[in-house]
Amino acid sequence: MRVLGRVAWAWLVLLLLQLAGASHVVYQNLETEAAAVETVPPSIVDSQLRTGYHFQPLKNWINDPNAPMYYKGWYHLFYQYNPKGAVWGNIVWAHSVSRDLINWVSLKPAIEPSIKSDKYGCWSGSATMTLDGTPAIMYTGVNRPDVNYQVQNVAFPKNKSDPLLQEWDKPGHNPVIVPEGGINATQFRDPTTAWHADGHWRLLVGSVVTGGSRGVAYVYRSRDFRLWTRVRRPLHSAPTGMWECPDFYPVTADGRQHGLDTSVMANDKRPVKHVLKNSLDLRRYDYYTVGTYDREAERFVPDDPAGDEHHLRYDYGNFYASKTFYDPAKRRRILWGWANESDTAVDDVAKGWAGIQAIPRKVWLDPSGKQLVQWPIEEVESLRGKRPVSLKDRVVRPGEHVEVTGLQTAQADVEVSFEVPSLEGAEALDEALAYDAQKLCSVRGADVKGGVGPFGLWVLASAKLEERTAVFFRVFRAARGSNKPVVLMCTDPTKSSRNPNLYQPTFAGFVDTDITNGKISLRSLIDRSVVESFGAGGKTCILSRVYPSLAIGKNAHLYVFNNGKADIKVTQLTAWEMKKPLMNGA
Ligand code: DQQ
Repeated sequence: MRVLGRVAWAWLVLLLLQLAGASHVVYQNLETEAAAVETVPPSIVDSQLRTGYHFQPLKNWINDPNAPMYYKGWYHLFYQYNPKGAVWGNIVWAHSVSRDLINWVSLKPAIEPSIKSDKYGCWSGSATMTLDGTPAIMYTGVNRPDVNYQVQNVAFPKNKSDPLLQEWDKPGHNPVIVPEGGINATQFRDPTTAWHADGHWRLLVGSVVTGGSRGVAYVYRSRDFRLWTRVRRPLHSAPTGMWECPDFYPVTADGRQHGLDTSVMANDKRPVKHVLKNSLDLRRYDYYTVGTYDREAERFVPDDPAGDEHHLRYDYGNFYASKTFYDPAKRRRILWGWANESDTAVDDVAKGWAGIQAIPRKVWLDPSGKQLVQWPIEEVESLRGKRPVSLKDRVVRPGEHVEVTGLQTAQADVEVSFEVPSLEGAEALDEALAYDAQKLCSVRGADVKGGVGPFGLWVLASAKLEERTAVFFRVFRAARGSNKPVVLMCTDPTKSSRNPNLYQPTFAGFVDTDITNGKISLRSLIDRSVVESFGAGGKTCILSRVYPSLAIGKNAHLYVFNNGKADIKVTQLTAWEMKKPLMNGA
């Protein structure tokens, strides 16, 4: 009850702040500070590099989002957290709650090492709404320090009538799943949300076959969430190394965007596909395939047999260990993903914090059935300032850049619609790179002149453009045997900072869109040290962490640029400053 009071207070404070118009920070002495920056080495601990509207706790290390759920009017997010510092270790499940997925209040950790079967770590897991509406959490416990031996535990709320679910109980019969029958006990973790059919719950546990490199998702079945039996054959496997944080869920295949509860199955009247996502430990990216779930056989069959080669990613940038949940309040499926820092561990210790969660994204199946589409949840728009700035029907000539002025852009939401009058000048696609977007972008970055493109945005740019992060498209002529031009989307942060110790690779993905009508859109959410971009309405997404040394606070500029040989037109650009939400007490 006391905590509920605290939460109510926090909301009241937020309301008052908003009424007072003080919902984003104003830096009075920025000019003098900026002048100082010219003479001293860039400082990673600058508080103006800390994100504002992305989820993060007050301090310390965070990684995977765990067990997101909606319960009695509140959204819950648990996450891997080190209460003792800004590097990975001492992992507990931190817990925050929200009414709108934007303003967050932090509660005390929900799950901490306390029993034999989680004594050496409470690692990732998921929540399931059981049949009577009680949430159950399944999570990985590490029960032997020497070999990282992993088992799966269950926890239930102590008080079901508490909407904040502050206390969690671990029944005495834990662990409920142990690595038996030749399973690789040191690589056996991250149980999914369970789904229910024919009187049984099923869930997946990620692993890699003992002594091999085949990533695998084992299926476990239970009638009561207590006794779990492994199904003989795994749901799926592929030669891609350890599968961390699997996620498996239905999506509607009727071209609409509404989400489905995890237990919904396809039937004659309901066109449903399933999505299997795995976080590949070897590559540290989240890959998914779309396919069919055969419940009788307990097998997943990807539609595209080459899918296991993992062409499709949620995000082609810094985004890992993600997890979805079904939001019954708005009938949508929402994706959370962790974005690591790309500075050094020493920097993280100096900053006192590391890791953020990406803006939650609504996710649905594209009408083509071939891929997912993702879009920032609509609630993020409540942070947009009242006076957006816009450009309309502005032609940007080859080599030209146009500044978007009239607002601060260190924390902004920018939506642009481009029109490409002609595709005639598009470059030929080097066949050797036709399947490797990342490499293609690294050799043809934002400053390499092209035909149609590169064109897009320079964000977090300094006044003289020494620093800038480019988010852009580049169009190539159709590959042999096709009449569809190839669209590449890239984020190029190689000029984003003068700090020499950063990991700043270019990130890129192809965009499966038909640009023959000349139209393509881009949205970028900019938040000081993160740029999260959505190409072609969310078909290709790229999150990048950047740490400008000049382009901070009021010194951050925004431009549209065109480094191609053909004109491009900005039919519409709208940019909003972003307000600061309530963020776990920050
Ligand atoms: N992080 C957790 C594991 C998971 C990994 C440990 C993925 O459960 O496999 O913090 O980032």
